[in-house]
Amino acid sequence: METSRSNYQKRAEYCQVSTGKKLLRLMDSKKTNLALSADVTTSAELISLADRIGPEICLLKTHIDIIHDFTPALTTSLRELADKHQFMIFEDRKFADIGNTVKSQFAGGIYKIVEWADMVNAHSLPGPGIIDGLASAIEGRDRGLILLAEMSSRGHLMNVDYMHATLKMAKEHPEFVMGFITQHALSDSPQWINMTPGIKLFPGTDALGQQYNTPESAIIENGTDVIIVGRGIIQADNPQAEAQKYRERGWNAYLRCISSK
Ligand code: S5P
Repeated sequence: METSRSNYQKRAEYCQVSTGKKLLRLMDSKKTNLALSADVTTSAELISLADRIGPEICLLKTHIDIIHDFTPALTTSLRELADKHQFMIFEDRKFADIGNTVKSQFAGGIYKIVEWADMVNAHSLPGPGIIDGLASAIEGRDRGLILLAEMSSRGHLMNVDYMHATLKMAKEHPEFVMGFITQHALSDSPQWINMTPGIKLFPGTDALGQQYNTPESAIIENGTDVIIVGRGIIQADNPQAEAQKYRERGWNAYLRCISSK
């Protein structure tokens, strides 16, 4: 019987979203559960980070709307780097509106996110119409949705009932929802990919409400799968060496989980 602690390869068979299956198989073959949160503000910095850190990661997470010199050439370059280094792209857009509006936000505007991001995330707060709206924009492309179930920030309002309601919404859309942004695995089911931001090598906080846990507390204690790291890597003196440290910590934590099963 497979669970959320089974190995990624086996869990890929249970995930019903092709993008999610692809991510689990990539994590297994590349031996990394590290996602880089590439929170920089110029195209050149983003491309340089993706090229330097790309070999270490399964996912590049972007905030495309903080780039102040955005042109479509940027996302073309990111797709080329994703092929070169074998990572997937997650636009951290955190959609939070009615279905009809998020459909346009996903497919249109200047970013045309649906054309280049393998996956995006959305708040479950508006109800299931947000999932239907986003799904209606993908038009046959392989795309996955991640629901925000529990945030890392101090004082967030996502209590246990909210998390359960988010899981229920995911279960009603298993063909598009591939997992969650969460601090804890939401269920024992092998099909959902639980991704955790607010990760550093040591616990701590920042000045604006962010709370950090370690890779081990996320993966071993809280049962999550992907560690999302931003400033811990990008503000390091040697981001490449730092990414290798996070990769190793995340991967070893995963190996401990599957061997203790
Ligand atoms: O609960 C959350 C959800 C997200 S997606 N907490 C978060 O911090 N994030 C994102 O993860 C946040 O928007 C940022 O891009 C990243 C964390 O960055 P760091 O520099 O604190 O590691």
